[in-house]
Amino acid sequence: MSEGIVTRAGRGLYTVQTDTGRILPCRLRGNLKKRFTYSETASHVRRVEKVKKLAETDPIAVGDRVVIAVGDSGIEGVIEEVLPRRKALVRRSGNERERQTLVANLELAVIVFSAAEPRPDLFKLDRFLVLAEDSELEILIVLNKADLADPSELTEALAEYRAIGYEILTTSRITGEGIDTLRARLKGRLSAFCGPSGVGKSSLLNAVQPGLRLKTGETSEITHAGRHTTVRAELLTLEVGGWVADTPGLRQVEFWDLLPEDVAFCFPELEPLMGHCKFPNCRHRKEPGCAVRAAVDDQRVSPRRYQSYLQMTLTDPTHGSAPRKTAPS
Ligand SMILES: Nc1nc2c(ncn2[C@@H]2O[C@H](COP(=O)(O)OP(=O)(O)OP(=O)(O)O)[C@@H](O)[C@H]2O)c(=O)[nH]1
Ligand SMILES: [Mg+2]
Ligand SMILES: [Zn+2]
Repeated sequence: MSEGIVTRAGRGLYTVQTDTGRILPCRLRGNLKKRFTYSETASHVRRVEKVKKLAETDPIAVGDRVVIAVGDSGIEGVIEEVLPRRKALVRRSGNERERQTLVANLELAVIVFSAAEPRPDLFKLDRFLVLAEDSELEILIVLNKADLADPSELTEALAEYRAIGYEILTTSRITGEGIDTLRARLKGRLSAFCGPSGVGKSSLLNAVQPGLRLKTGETSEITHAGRHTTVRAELLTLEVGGWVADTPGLRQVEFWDLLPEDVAFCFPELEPLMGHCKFPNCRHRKEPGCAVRAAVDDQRVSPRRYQSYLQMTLTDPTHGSAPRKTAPS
């Protein structure tokens, strides 16, 4: 038996790097999928009980620590046990109403957007931020392709997030701006690059560590939607120490089990206002005596971020991105 970390995960087939440095293809012990339970659900004190459901795209994600048995041949293994997860980046997968763990046991979420090609969609950035905040991860926002933007435009886009207290790094694969800082931030921990397709996640990782040779989209083929060049999450070892997961660009960021009343807690500028509204069950929409509305009115909270908050708390069940209170049966 040996312990290791999952570096690639497909349905049923995994790659595990053991603590002694061996890299082995592994399968999952037959009945493991059925009795799999998750231990990371109860981390939020503010929650009474999170919705639990078994439908999971894959019981194992990159970043999971596992115990494997190596077969007699020595060239493949069987995953016998998955060790309890600490934090994880979890979303609801697009068409399938399933829970999908993008990366397990990560500490830092690096949320990558590009200054241009594709233009930054700040509402989407906010959804990534909420996803990471909900998992109580450390967050670094990276604004890549700085070479394509007018510096004054950049400053404007960034000011809103800096004011909230987010750490933002501007980078460029072309000029090399920000790459050393990025490498230093990744050192010695497990992080994940996430963001829309085509923003340059794989390109940045290739710049952070020359020699990785991750596949990147061809410049001539860029469309504003991105091309989904990276198709599976992959966990990479960094020469400076640490691990980083490159993930495929997400078209949509859907929350798995975020309750509407918890969304404001995932906005750092709204969180301190919680408990200050006239009504304890205030949804911060049109209720009188709402501390959030008051903060928007006197410019302490950005109206655009407030719009983002409103969008994320829509409860129309036919709306794909609406957070659900109960799991579908
Ligand atoms: N001008 C400019 N282009 C960049 C920069 N970084 C990446 N690109 C280009 O952007 C395109 C997409 O880069 P990728 O690294 O494949 O993007 P990705 O985020 O990994 O995309 P997915 O794998 O689809 O999620 C490629 O053509 C890159 O050459 C940059 O800093 N400046
Ligand atoms: Mg990629
Ligand atoms: Zn309120």
